[in-house]
Amino acid sequence: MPSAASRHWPATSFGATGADVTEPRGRFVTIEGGEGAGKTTQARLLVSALERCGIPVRATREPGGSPGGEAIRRLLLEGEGGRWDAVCETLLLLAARRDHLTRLIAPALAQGVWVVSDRFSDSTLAYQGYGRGVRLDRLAALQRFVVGDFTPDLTLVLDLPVEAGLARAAARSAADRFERLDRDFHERMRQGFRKIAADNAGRCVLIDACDDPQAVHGAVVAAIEERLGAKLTGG
Ligand code: Z5A
Repeated sequence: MPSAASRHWPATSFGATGADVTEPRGRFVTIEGGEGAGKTTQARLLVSALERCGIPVRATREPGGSPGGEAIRRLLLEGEGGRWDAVCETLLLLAARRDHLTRLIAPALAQGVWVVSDRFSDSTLAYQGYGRGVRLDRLAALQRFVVGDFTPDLTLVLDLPVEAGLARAAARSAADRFERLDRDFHERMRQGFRKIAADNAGRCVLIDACDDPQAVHGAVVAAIEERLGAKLTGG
């Protein structure tokens, strides 16, 4: 496996306008999973570990990240469960992603900065596709229009039984518009994430998120070292 510094990067284009990232290029790591899986906790621990090793890194999230993305996030997360139908919700998420990608992610990667994102495209497939029933082929076409051939270098899929995840999320704060959706929805979504990880084994690592945060962080670090060749442990 080549090191982060030595790997040679092809140009990556972003669909609609053909904007691109060319080398030198940082690594793009996404953290995915259902409610309460511990994505935010693990993103924070990973960013700290990268910083301790002197790797420049930017932490971000979806929906959100850029100012435009954050404005759309407020539209998506506030209000009644039925505020948006699944197609409106998908289009809002993709508009937010396009803004996030072109204004924050791509410029950072082009400067050699790593980007760690709490959610990205796989959440759309899991929530809007497997969860809310938007046709997967239509979602794939829309994603291609918005992000072109851009994909994360590594996706960490945190896996946890639905009840455990919802209990963690409930203990932390009042339910948002998504957390109020029914249990079957969350189970379809969990199985969707597991299928995405299996179908994209070269990009994704499925991580058991039931353990305590430091143990899960150990599995995250192991995945970064094995898949991206960065050395985060052992001095
Ligand atoms: N969404 C979508 O539908 N489609 C899309 O394409 C995208 C997003 C990009 C974003 O909400 C919502 O947008 C999301 C999907 C939808 N739905 N919801 N809800 P968000 O950003 O506000 O929330 P989230 O991404 O879903 O985060 P979360 O599930 O609420 O939490 P988390 O980041 O996975 O977990 P956490 O905040 O790190 O931890 C939750 C609690 O558990 C907290 O008290 C921790 O201290 C505790 N915790 C964390 N790890 C552990 C372990 N290992 N053991 C015990 N306790 C732990």
